[in-house]
Amino acid sequence: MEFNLVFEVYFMIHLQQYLSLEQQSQVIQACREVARISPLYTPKMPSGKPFNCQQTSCGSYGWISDRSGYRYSEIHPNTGKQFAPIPEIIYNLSKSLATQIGELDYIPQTCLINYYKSSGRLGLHQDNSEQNLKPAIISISLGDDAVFLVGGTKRSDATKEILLKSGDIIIMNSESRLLFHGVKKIIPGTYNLLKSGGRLNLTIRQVY
Ligand SMILES: O=C(O)CCC(=O)C(=O)O
Ligand SMILES: [Mn+2]
Repeated sequence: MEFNLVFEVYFMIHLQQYLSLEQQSQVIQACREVARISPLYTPKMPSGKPFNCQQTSCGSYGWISDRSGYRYSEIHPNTGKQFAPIPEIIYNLSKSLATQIGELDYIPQTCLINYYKSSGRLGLHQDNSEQNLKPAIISISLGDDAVFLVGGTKRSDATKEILLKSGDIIIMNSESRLLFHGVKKIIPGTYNLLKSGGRLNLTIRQVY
C-alpha cells in the first residue's frame, strides 16, 4: 500500500506570560540602554523598501538588511561602531531557556531588537541568515499584543495566527527552526509598560 504525506506539522514552543512584570520592565530598561549605544533605525529591504519596524541589535554581531541583502555585521550601519554587548538579563534568560530545551552549549551571539509602532508588521520569512541553523531562535515579546503568523517550511504553506502578549516567549528549535513566520499586526493600546506604546520583540540567536 502507498501513503501520501498530506500534512507535516512542526511545533514551535510558546511559553505564555513566562516573564514576570518585574522581568519585563528589566528587559525593557536593558533595551533602552542598548539603544543609547546602538540606536534604533529603519532598515531597508534589498528592494529598497523600508521595513515596517525599527531595529537594532546587541552582541558580537547584528542582523542587517540593505541593498546588498540580509546578513550579519559586526558594525552598526548608522554608528559605524560595534554593537552594544548583550545585557546580562537577556543573556541569562536565553541561556536558561536554551538549557531547558537541552541546548547546553548554546551561545547567545546576538539579539535582534525590533520595535513596532501601532502600524508595524513584518512579512512572512524564515530566520536563515545564520551560518549555523541548528541552535534555537529564542523570541521575547514585550508591550502591545501582536498577531503572529506561523506557517510551514514552505512559503506557500498555510499559516496559523497566534496572539503574542507581553512576557510571552517563542522558541523555534529542531523541527520548528525554519518555519515561516511573521507579524500580521499589532493591537494598539493593549499594554502600557512601554511608555511610548507599541511592541518590542527580541530574538536571540547563535549565528556560527
Ligand atoms: O516580532 C516578532 O515576533 C518576530 C520577529 C522576527 O521574526 C524577526 O525579527 O526575525
Ligand atoms: Mn524571524
